Amino acid sequence: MKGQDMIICFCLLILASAASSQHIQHVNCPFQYLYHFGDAFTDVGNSIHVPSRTPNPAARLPYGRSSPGWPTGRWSDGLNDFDFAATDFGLPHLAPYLNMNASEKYDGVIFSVARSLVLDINFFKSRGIKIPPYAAVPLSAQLRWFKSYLNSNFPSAKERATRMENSFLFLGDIEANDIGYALTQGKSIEEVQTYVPLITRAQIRVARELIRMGATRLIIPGNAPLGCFPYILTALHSNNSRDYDELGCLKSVNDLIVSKNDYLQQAIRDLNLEFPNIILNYGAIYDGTLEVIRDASYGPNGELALLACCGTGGKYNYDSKRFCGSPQVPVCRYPNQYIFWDGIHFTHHAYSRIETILIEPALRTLGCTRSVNSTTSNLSASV
Ligand SMILES: *[C@@H]1O[C@H](CO)[C@@H](O)[C@H](O)[C@H]1NC(C)=O
Ligand SMILES: *[C@@H]1O[C@H](CO)[C@@H](O)[C@H](O)[C@H]1NC(C)=O
Ligand SMILES: *[C@@H]1O[C@H](CO)[C@@H](O)[C@H](O)[C@H]1NC(C)=O
Ligand SMILES: CC(=O)N[C@H]1CO[C@H](CO)[C@@H](O)[C@@H]1O
Repeated sequence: MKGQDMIICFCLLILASAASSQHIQHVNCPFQYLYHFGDAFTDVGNSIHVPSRTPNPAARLPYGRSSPGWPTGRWSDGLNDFDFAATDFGLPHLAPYLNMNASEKYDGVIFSVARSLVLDINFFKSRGIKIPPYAAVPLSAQLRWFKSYLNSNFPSAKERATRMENSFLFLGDIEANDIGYALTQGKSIEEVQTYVPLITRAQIRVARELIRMGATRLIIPGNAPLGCFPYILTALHSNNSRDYDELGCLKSVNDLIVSKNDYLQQAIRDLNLEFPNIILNYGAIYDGTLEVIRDASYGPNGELALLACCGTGGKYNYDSKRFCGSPQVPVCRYPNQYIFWDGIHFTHHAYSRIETILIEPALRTLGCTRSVNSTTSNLSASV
């Protein structure tokens, strides 16, 4: 091993142990169960159980390579976004809805499926936008799964109400695919802008229905800065340097996401007026992700910030026809130096960083307390 490699390994080891110690502390929250609707960022193994004639990349190595060392159906080299969040809430034992073990007790059930959308597939079909042949379970279908799960596990209305009251529900990130499929298939920013009210209304409809079913805590995290993602940067490549911001992200796409997130936040405020006794929050996944990308861009491996670790070709190490996991597609040596795993999803390391930024403030808002052995510290005082 060369001296430089050793230094890199050593630094990564320190980073890894710092990250894990943040996730070990014992946390007590005023809820006991987690439910998540979303896409690949939070899919803990559903997409590989959706029947499909096309092979699913996440079912094979190099997915899962860094942790636990074999594929788990997560679309990263290890864990993903919600694994870290759940651990931070002290509720780490999650099950993918499509692969639950009846003899196990879970802290949470995940309905998220990679490649899923908010809007129904016909919306895209009628506009000539193709949806991938596998996975893609729209939000409305994920909600039906949830109802079926509740009804079969909690036969009485009282049991269901108690369960809802003791749960924390997450609705998204999921809309990235509604926008991403359209943009990568040549739809203009102006056209996709017209989808925003429809996407937002559909999300709010689901949120309202969950609240009417008894949900008391609900978060709608909004959307990450898609204009920084290798698959978008590749598909919408421009020769005009003024189309890019100082990090190298596409301004027009990030402006679209910011205005979409603003629209969502207003809709969340309106829903809060309708249900003033519910904890209903927006989650700043946009800011958290941008912070991680910015830190990486100005760090020692800045040139890797917008590159896929697993991939090949082009300026961003991404080619949709030679996707991660295809024959002869290389994987980077140190995934922890990268933010993007396969050009569409994050690395284990990046998910951990983003989640820490998002969850720390949420823990306080939600009234969670952190205990260090026998002493319980007041989070708002200690963090
Ligand atoms: C289900 O869980 C039980 C108890 O943990 C375990 O013994 C069994 O092997 C599991 N079944 C499957 C299919 O994973
Ligand atoms: C950018 O420049 C290259 C090389 O000059 C050219 O082949 C390509 O078509 C240009 N792309 C756009 C979007 O203008
Ligand atoms: C924690 O501390 C804050 C500020 O000192 C206080 O307002 C709050 O009531 C405390 N919460 C608990 C659970 O002790
Ligand atoms: C004094 C004491 O109980 N220390 C324990 C605190 O918690 C850590 C992690 O669970 C243990 O390793 C210590 O032994």
